[in-house]
Amino acid sequence: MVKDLFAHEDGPVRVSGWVEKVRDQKFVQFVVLRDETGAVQLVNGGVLREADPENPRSDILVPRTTTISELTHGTFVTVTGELQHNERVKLGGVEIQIETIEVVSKALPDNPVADDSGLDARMDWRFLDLRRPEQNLVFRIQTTFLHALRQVWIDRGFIEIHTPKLMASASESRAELFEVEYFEGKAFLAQSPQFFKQMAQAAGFGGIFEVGPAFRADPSFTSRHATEFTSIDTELSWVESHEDVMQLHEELMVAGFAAVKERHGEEIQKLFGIEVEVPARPFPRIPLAEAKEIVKERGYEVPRADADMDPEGERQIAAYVKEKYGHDFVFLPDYAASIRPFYHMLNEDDPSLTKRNDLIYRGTEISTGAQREHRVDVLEAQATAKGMDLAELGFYLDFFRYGVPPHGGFGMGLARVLMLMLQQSSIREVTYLFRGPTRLLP
Ligand code: AMO
Repeated sequence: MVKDLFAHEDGPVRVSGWVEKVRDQKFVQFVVLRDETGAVQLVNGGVLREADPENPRSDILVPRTTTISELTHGTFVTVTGELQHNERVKLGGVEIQIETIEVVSKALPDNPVADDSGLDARMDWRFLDLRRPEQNLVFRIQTTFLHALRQVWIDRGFIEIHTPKLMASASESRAELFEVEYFEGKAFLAQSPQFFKQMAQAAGFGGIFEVGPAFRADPSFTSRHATEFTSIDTELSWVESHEDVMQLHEELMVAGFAAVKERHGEEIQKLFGIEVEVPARPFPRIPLAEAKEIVKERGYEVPRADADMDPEGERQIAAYVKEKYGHDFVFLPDYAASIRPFYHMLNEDDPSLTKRNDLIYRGTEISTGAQREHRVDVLEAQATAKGMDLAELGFYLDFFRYGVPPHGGFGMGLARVLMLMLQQSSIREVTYLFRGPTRLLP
């Protein structure tokens, strides 16, 4: 691999990769070759000679080859040659004097994406777009982040589950629900593993986690919404309140950010110009009502009829927290009962509030969590009050009829975390293949 060349002694080597650039000079040719680990300069300074087609005397050789001149951007080649360390070579201080060059897979000359291509063109040709080193890095970061989260879950003895994405009912709300034909009837695509992660509590699994797809028929074109996204979900038994959920959440975030910083910090600095910050614990917590007051004092009144925040409100409270505590994260616990799903538990001391906790990172909501209502009579009453169809929810309500521990958890959008961590303008930049109202390809 290219990354191994830098510490390799001078001598014969063999590398493969994509042609990034060809500089064709009169007596010397340079090729920049890239694989997924880096880029290296190849040189043909006359070792490779071929007959000059212009010259009738075919024994006169010219120190350049048409094979190299004709290499198109993106062509995949395998090269053998002599590795030489040379401080004057800007690209890592090494170069390879080409001995043989084999074209393994040719690229068409009309590269459909250029450096100045718009996001949509890049999405159309995502496999080419992903060849860019910063895009490659995004998915290495994603791997490291998820691995670190997994390590925390596994160390705590949590069980990984994979819940079905075809369901007989809505999992969050009737809005934003994809309906699909299902033999003689219909099914719905899971908006969240909510019901099934709670089922694991009734099943005696204790802590569980799932990283999987979630679907929302959301017609909006914002930078943070997709119709299919990867949801990071966890749920744990024996919680005393949503404070326990927030503590687990913090532990996971710190582990994920620390691992990313340690493994990729330098490269992120180089390619994105960003210093990854590992958040300090505890994250600030500002009850929602108080957060709205603070935002109002800053001159922004959330223009909503209900008690909820809006995106500008989230940005404002994040700006306040950054100024006051120097923190990029803030929990907004204690949502008003009027704006929560039926499965959240109410605050015993103030039933107008729920034991819900949203997490805001750099001004955008990245997760929703809560302690759940596990008392079936209360749950039924809350579902009825929200106009839910109890018959349709029968299978879910049954989970709570045979003994279930108090529990809570959260769900977090993976792409939102990456977008904000890397200060990207859209989740499209950090989603392998984005799905939106007008995008089903590739
Ligand atoms: P909620 O609906 O708030 O909560 O979703 C949780 C998190 O999922 C992400 N998210 C999205 N990401 C991209 N595109 C979308 N359309 C989209 N919708 C949601 C966000 C959001 O914060 N069952 C609860 C979670 C729980 O209580 O455990 C739920 O789904 O980052």
